[in-house]
Amino acid sequence: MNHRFSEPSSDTELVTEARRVLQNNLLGTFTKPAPSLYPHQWNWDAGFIALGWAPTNFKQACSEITALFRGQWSNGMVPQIVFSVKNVGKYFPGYRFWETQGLPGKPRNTRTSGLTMPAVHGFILQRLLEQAPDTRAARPFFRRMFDRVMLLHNYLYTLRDPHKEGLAFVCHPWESGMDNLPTWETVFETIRFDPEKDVPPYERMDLLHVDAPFRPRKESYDRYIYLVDLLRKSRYQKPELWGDYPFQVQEPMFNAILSHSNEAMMELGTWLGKDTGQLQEWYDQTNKSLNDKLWDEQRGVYVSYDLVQQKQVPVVTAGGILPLLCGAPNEKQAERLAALIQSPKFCGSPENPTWLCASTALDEPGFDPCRYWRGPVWINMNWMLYHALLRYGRPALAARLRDDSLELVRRHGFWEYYNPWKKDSGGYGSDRFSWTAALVVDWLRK
Ligand code: 2M8
Repeated sequence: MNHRFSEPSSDTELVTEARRVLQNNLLGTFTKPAPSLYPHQWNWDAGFIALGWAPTNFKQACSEITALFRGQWSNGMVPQIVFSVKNVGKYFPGYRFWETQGLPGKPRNTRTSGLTMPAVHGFILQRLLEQAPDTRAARPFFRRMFDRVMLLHNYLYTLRDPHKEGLAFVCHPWESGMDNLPTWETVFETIRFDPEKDVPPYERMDLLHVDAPFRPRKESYDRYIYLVDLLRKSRYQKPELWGDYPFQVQEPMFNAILSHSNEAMMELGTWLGKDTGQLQEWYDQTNKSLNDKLWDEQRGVYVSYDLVQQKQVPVVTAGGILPLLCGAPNEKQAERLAALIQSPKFCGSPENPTWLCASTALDEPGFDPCRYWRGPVWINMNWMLYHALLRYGRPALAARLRDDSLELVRRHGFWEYYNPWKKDSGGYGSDRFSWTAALVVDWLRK
């Protein structure tokens, strides 16, 4: 699957190549994540992709966000996928499978899935504002989006936070963005269902584009589809649905992103002359609960909490380090997190070293270096970890994450994910992947 593209030697060439990837994936108002594997608009992808457009085409950067929020439901939910009407690429589950058409609260003129994704939009908007060529002209855009993002956060803190703890739960692995983490397997072990009887018939499309060992296994897909079926049968999001719904997990990265977006929105709100009291409350409560509920003192990392089983899920992932992004850890916790990234759990050994940062710790039983989210390095994770480490005054470690990312792209091209082992280094999933290209642009912008 790997090819070495004609090795761009300088940063300028790398950026030119990255811009070409974005340009080729552009579908009018938005940019698809990948040429054929993902032919529609994805939620958090849109945020990272906007950063790739911002330095040279600010209008397109704003268009990415506007197009995504056209799919926002009246309860505030911003969907995981906004389906493209024009481009009928082969993707499963397609629009019809979700059965969201005609649902009250779903905007009539858009086609969306029924799940959401990590709320990156607040901090993406803040980064866009920093790059706006004319902040006065862009003000109406930011004003509009501020209100939309407030609605989204309100949705997460009401319908997804049953105990009012400041921690939103994901109701499907796809909502976390890290669909195939071993964490979800541990949760699924507690869910009883019969794959023969309880999973509707379906046909995967991802395997037309990517070899099976690099994508989720059939058992995982059966579980994804089982949950979608439960959700669509309940017509989504009805508050009473959650009572006996089996998958409700408070995941650290999902909540760290939300929290970081709260603080970014406070800055944006102040600039816009808005009241930011609610954002401050959410921010404080989420950071407190991240520490009270998701910190695993024994492992020195944040872990998920299964709301149904009422217990932590002790699986070590890169997402468990990400609360550094929102300032939740104290200095002692930060020291342990920084030590964890540099330990054999993520770095391997001097004889068998890795590129930082594996998505799942190398010694987890579910670790797999090439299967997506089970171990590979992802450029969006590294980009967030980079900013998180800078925040905590670790510039050398942050630079290592950035340099490893750029080196992987230089050697292999703009892949969706990369094998963390240096000895087997290579790119997997989809080539010419948009957020990989966009974040290279963001890292290398002057
Ligand atoms: C992957 O997820 C989609 C489902 O949402 C899929 O596998 O079909 C994930 O990596 C997700 O984080 C990402 O947003 C999406 C599009 O890049 O692909």
